[in-house]
Amino acid sequence: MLQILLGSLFALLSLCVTDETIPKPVTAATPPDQPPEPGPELLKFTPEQIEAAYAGKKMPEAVEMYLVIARGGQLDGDGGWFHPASNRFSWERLVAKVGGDPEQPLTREKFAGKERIFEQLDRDHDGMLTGFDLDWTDSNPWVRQSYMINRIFRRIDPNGDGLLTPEEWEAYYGRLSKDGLPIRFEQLRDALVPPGSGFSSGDAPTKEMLIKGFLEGELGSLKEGPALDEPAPDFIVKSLSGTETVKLSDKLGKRPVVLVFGNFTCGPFRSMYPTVEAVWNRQKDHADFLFVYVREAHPTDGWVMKSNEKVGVVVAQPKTFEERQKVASQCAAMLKPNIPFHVDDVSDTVGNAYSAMPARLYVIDSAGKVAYKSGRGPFGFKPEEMEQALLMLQLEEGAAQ
Ligand SMILES: [Ca+2]
Ligand SMILES: [Ca+2]
Repeated sequence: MLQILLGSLFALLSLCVTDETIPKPVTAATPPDQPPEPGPELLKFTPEQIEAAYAGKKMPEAVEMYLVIARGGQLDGDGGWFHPASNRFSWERLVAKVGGDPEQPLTREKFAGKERIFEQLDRDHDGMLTGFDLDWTDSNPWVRQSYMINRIFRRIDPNGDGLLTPEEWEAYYGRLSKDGLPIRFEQLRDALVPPGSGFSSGDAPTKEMLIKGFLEGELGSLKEGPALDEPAPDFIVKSLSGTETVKLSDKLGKRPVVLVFGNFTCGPFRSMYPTVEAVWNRQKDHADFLFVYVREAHPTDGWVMKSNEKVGVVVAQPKTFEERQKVASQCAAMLKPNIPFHVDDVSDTVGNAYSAMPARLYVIDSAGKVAYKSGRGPFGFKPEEMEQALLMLQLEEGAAQ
């Protein structure tokens, strides 16, 4: 009897201890009560537990990305939050405008717009428009080759400004052919596409770098930005000098507005920025362009890259607006933008509102709604896809001079 009594007392005491002094362990063995929010909370659970918690619910992009990182993925553009652009315009919509058949090419004669628009939409320059000309998805073979060429371009460009001069081109040839003899195919291949992972030596991230970069918004914003056809969130940003401000809503309503987001340490962004300038040159009479510099992707205190060091792009993540202005000035000195250049504040107000880190493109229509939203950079950053959307918007808004 006494034994039973003591036993019960002991059991009661252990219960008290368990309940009051030891916090409930948050381990992989304890699944979340509800789907964890994008952010540090995700780190408390296993990928399987997170997936189970989101079963039957829409998984936020940031959770999709975290799952890739947690499982050892390396941000190679496959999966996670890398989705195709959200685009109001499509081949089917373009054909429907002229009452054509989507199975048949659209000829110049049938096309209802100006020659300059036809020319830019005809991506493969065969004198006809087809679905292939407008397809920027990763399943398109030309788009895949384009990624490869960008990677090669960056290997040849010694100062990382996204422009290849004849001297730079020749110097690369000289480095390859040390003995002055003609180079063979496999020498060129091994120099441009080293066997192994897609990253250049010294560029691949560790899992810790990726998790830190994910939580700090360096890999991309944890927010998703406006959806297609939603009103573009208004914002006020300062110019590079900090002396002037621009309010987006003051620009809207007259003609389309193109928003360009980017940062200094993102190599693919730097290499594609001159293409953005080329688009601006062709379209500046038909749309307003606005550049906003956002959070650094590869600062020295984050996912640092050897390929940036090689071209002298070595900066820590700015902690104040003044520091951000300084890095933005270095970026502007290298890229020499003609597009009005602005700087987001250090809390990434605009960068989060548009899910703009590390680089992204938007086309806003004259009614202030999102007509095109590129995929997340760097993989979704496709200036010519943006230009085609802008041209098709011009066709529909009747502003096609
Ligand atoms: Ca064509
Ligand atoms: Ca160069």
